[in-house]
Amino acid sequence: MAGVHVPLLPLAHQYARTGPLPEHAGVNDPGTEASRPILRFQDRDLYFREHTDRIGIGSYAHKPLPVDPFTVPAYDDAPATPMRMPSSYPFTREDCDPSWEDCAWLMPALADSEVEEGFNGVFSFTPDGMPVLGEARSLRGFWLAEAVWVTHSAGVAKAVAEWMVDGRPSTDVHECDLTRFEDAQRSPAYVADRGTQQFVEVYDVLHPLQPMDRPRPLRVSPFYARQQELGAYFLEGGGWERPHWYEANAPLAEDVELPARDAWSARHWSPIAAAEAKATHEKVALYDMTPLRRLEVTGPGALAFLQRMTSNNLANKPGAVTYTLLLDERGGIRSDLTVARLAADRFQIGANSRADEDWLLRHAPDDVRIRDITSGTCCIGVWGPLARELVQPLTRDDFSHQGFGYFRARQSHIGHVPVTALRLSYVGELGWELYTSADLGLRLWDTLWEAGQEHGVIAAGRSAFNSLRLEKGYRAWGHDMTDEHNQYEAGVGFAVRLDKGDFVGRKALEKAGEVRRRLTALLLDDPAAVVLGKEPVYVDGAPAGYVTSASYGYTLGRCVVYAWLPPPAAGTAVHVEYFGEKVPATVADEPLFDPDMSRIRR
Ligand code: THG
Repeated sequence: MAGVHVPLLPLAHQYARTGPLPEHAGVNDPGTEASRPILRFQDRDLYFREHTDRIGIGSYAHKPLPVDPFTVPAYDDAPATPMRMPSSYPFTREDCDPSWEDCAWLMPALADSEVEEGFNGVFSFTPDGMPVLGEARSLRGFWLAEAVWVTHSAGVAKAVAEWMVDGRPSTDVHECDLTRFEDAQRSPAYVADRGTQQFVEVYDVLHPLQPMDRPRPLRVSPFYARQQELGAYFLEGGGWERPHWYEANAPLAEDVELPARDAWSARHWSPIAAAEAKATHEKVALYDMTPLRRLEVTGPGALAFLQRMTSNNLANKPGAVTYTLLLDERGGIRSDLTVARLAADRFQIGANSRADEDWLLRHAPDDVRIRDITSGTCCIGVWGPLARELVQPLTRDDFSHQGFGYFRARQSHIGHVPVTALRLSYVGELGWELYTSADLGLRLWDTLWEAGQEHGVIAAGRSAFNSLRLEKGYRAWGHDMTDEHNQYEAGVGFAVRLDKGDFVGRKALEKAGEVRRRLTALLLDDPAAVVLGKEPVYVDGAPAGYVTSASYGYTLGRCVVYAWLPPPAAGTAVHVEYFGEKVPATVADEPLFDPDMSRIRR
């Protein structure tokens, strides 16, 4: 209708209604449709609601019934089945029959009743099951609030109304943002595959790391063949195949002593991750950082534009890398970025979500060009105390601490491969992110791998990566902080220079008052205890916040947990709830690992 593409799949879903139930007579006045809450039978993919003295039954237990959106009739052509609605399709009784026993088991009164009428109602499934909200950038003033379900309804209405009126919702809705899908996640085939699977899984309890099972593999880095040879255990994110650990490292895990895990937290996990973390601290490891989003910002107006859009001071000579924040007008953290100034008017940005590019494009003047270069390029993180020994012989440039300082960038060569090297590390060890074009990626990997043999180089995965970054206290945007939080609360105030001149969000920060909650580091007291993320946290026995990220800290020998809590003092005892148990934890001082940065600045 408007030329705005919305990635969603219509699927029919059955809704049936019984006749009048003698057992339900008089429960509701004749004029009252429903007085009791909707009931969910999660294990059997069913829900129930009242229609005065009848019961309505909704089912996701039947096979997926996708609908070609181009066959949905116009309103006037829609048959009356039973109501005139283009989204109402004829009832297919055979899809409902198998659930009848389950209905009667839950509500015995239903056993003697019958389905009097029903329809297959068409509604929308997105590839990840969340709604699609926001203003189309290609058609300003055109707002979307699609694939909105009963469970989202009032919240979505509030968020979108605030967004339209105030420019921003008061709650973080980045998981619903219409810009969130990658190009590879917008094809009709992907939308159909994933939408269908969302229908199948809609009432399922999913493990936080459970990957999609198809279409896979979709996006792979140039190192994919090597990762397979090393026995990578792949999980999926943003369409990317991402190694979580490598079975080739199993021998290193033989002498690693770790407490046993419960079955749930042991899923998609291996003690090999501990060995990979250890090797990163003791030797050197290669991390595939290809999925890290990269934007290139160029043009005569690039510096002035990025100065206006972000919180830190970027007016440094080419070669500087700066950690900085994208704030909104209220001072909320839209993203955290690394900005490498590669030339006077050329910047490479390490970003988070697709919304970062969208936000920058919405604000960019004509003399600035912004391009997502992620897909055409790749990145290897070479990290560990032996990283310099590995890399230096491969280049004629000076990679010493004096010649190539911390948070510096340079164009160089590693063997035959031209690279952009950034000296920084999300895992808290000495080393570099090495970027090159996708065609040269495999050559880069092989060059580093071969040269690394004498140093005991390993490939390491995201499981170790996440553990190391939490021990180091590096925040992950979208998990640990969002636009609901400001820099003071999130503990990233060092990335804000209020004295650098005006920038988006500055006025709000000047007025930001007392900090009522803080992103807080916790250590679980019991070395064998593990939580996974999003669990509630209790202070003095009352719920006070929730877990944003968690991972076993293999160096510390405790599970590291970050949580939003009212500002507590270090040493405060709290509890994290895990499967109904209150797990004791203690507020810790940050950073938990290498506070004097001696491992990374050398
Ligand atoms: N690499 C690159 N870009 C990125 C990330 C990355 N952009 C997105 C995300 N990750 C940004 N997050 C961080 C978090 C911490 C650091 C870097 C990126 C970091 N911080 C140091 C510290 O806090 O001590 C240094 C900060 C400073 O000196 O200003 O290294 O992984 N390319």
